Amino acid sequence: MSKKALVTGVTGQDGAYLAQFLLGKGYEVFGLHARRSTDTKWRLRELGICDRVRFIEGDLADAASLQRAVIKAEPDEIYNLAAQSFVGSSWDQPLLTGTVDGLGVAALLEAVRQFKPDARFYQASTSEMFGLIQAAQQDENTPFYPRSPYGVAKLYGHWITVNYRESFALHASSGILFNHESPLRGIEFVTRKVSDAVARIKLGKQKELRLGNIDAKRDWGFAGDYVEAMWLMLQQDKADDYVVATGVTTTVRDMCKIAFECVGLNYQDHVVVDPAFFRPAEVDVLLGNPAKASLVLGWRPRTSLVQLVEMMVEADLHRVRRE
Ligand code: NAP
Ligand code: F7E
Repeated sequence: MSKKALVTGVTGQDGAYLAQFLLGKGYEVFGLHARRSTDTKWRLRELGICDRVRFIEGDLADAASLQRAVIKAEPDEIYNLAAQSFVGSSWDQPLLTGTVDGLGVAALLEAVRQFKPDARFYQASTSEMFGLIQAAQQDENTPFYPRSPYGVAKLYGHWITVNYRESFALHASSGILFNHESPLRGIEFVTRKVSDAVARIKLGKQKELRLGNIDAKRDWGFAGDYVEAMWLMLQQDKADDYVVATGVTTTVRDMCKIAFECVGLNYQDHVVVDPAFFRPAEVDVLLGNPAKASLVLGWRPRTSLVQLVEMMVEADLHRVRRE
């Protein structure tokens, strides 16, 4: 019999790649789908897997819906990817972010504990928990210092996962993933904002690109590589926490340079720094150490930043031409 997985946030970037990955491994994939007035399944359609996912309506802010989803899917594995994931919005909607990204994790773990305690659980934790970094390169032992309501909420989600593992012997793992991007990245995140603008500027549909702090540094990888690490964590005998990163950090400025060079342009001719995009508190630099994931999981990133940016610019050129 095929294994069953329940993926929350299945319509998001990671949810779509993870669903594709699990279907490829023969899983029956249930996707928790929050009711929206607009179409949110475009990523699943782009990957050609929309009609292979079994949707269950539910919301991380509605504990009863999570219980129903766990009872209905009877999953062997649960991947909690659902979140208000945009750091910038978390200052505008701090309570929603706390409810979904923090308490929502506790609600889902409770549903697991009560109705499917033998299911293996993955929590989507984040490098944003390191925030004001306490070590030059961050690993599983680096102290946390979140810098946004998003980071604070995710820290609760992380610790409640650790706590349920230790309190109730749940097989609950937390992946501390550094930034990962793809052609399916939401347009509000900086890499996709840049790749979309590069395509529009190249095709004469836009002139300038307004950005915030282009001196910020991030450890960027490809989402398609990172979902495999999530799965590998749940295949281990023992649940644990892992940093997933490339071990390379790059400024937003240099990422722009790479993206504009993909189409033969100079970013300095188009990028305008606009204080409107600065954040109330910034995470200046992130650089992960994925040694534990490499040693224990045998996981390695396969895609360089240049390859990733080229892939994103290519996809956006294609989209803009089709418009
Ligand atoms: P994403 O593209 O923003 O996807 C988030 C998903 O969560 C969407 O499917 C969204 O559905 C769903 N969602 C939002 N609020 C919900 C709610 N109240 N109830 C149920 N579903 C809800 O994010 P992503 O980049 O795929 O990231 C996946 C997870 O990893 C998130 O938890 C994120 O915080 C975390 N993470 C991401 C990164 C990264 O660099 N991408 C790094 C570390 C951790 P709608 O589209 O319908 O709103
Ligand atoms: O910002 C700077 C911005 O919004 C990256 C989420 O997936 O990764 C993501 O969070 C950097 C920041 O991602 C603009 O200030 C400059 O320093 O692409 P981002 P993020 O905030 O790092 C982590 C790991 C997650 O967990 C989150 O869910 O780029 N930046 N100018 C800008 N950022 C945006 N969005 N827009 C700009 O115009």
